[in-house]
Parts: sequence; structure tokens; C-alpha cells
Amino acid sequence: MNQPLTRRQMLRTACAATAFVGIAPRLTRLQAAEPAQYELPKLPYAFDALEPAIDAATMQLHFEKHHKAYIDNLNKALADQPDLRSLPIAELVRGLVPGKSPAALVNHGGGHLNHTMFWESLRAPRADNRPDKALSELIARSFKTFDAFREQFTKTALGRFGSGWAWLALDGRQELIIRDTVNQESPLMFAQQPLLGLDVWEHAYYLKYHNRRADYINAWWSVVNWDSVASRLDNVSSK
Ligand code: MN3
Repeated sequence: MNQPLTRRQMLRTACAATAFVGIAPRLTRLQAAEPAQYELPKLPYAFDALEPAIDAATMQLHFEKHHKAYIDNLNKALADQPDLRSLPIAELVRGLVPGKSPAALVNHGGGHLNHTMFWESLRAPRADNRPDKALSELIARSFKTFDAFREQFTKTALGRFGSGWAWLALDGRQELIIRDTVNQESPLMFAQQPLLGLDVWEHAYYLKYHNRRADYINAWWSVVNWDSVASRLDNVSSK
């Protein structure tokens, strides 16, 4: 149990150093680098930024209630494990095995990571929203054309029975794949790298689209932030 003490000491040292040089933002970064608790990330846009594809009321509820609940429950599940609580969320999730790891970690750790990625993967709607040339060509290499990829991904998202996600991911051979996961499982739990995820839980669309998942998916394509997908791919490739 000396981990919290160590962290407190480190923070105290950081505080002293910061007070001395008087740079407050530096302290914020030091704290963010090793959080004692998982925290709700900052949403990179306003709740209404994705209208009309995703409505503000759904965004606010999804972010402030659903995502927050995964984080609160994850922190609760890790109450006695500060060493795990200080891991970057992707590292925590990468180490989980569905069916073997504690269900609370798979559900809430996966929930936190999946939603964090989801918000980052969205932007204001664009007509004919497509990736840039390089990413389009890469996608076309695996799925023939971008439109064929879109069709297959949509089919996977529609076919996910009950709650879960549809994904574009890299498999162990660094090939692009489309797959779904149940509940809050992440491709990372299967040694695959998630690049783009679509939340098809009813809480993601029911307020506006009711039972029309197909309409939600169709609208979601207009708000995919392809730049975030490209940079995620760059990060994987450069490792
Ligand atoms: Mn959700």
C-alpha cells in the first residue's frame, strides 16, 4: 500500500517545484499524466456540434451520465488497486481477457475507453464525408472500395444483436478488419487495435431515432472524424 504515498510525495514535489517557478499549467500536466482516479475527458466540441446527425440531448446524456457511470464504476472496482488505476486506460484494457478478467473491469474499463475513443472520432457533419486520399486507398486495399467498406461496416453494426460496438481495427497481422464486440468489450482485449468504433447501444440513439438503428448509422457516417482515424493508424504504425 505504499503506492499512494509515493504518488502523494511525487505530487508534493511537483507542487513545490511549480510554486517555485510559478507555472500552473505544468502542474496540471503532471497530475494528468498519472491520475489517481479515472476521469471524464474533456469533450472536444459542444453537445450540439453534431446536430442534426446526433442531437444535443443524446450527446449530453450519453457523455455526462452513461460515460460518467462507466468511470465511476471503474474507479469503484479499482478502489483497492491504485497501481492499476494509474495505468493509461488503453493499457488497462489491453490486459483484460473477457470471461477471465473481472467482469467489472471488462465492462467499465472497456466502457471508459470505448467512449473516450468515440467522442474523439466525431466532428461536425460534412456532406460526402470521406477519409483523405491516403486512408481511402488503404481502406480500398482491404475492402475493394471505400463504399464497399462502408456497406460492410454498416451491415456489421446493424447485425450486432443487442448492445455493443462495430469496429474498424487492425488485427495481429496489421491487416484492416471490420468486427463487432458485445457490450463494452474492446478489440484491444483480442490483441487488435481499434481505429474507429460505432456505439450501437440503444442509449446512443434511442432519444432521436427510437428503434431505427439504420437511420442512426446512416447519419453517423456524416460525423466520422476521419483525421482522428488516420492519426490513430499513424500512432500504431510508428510503434
Ligand atoms: Mn454508449
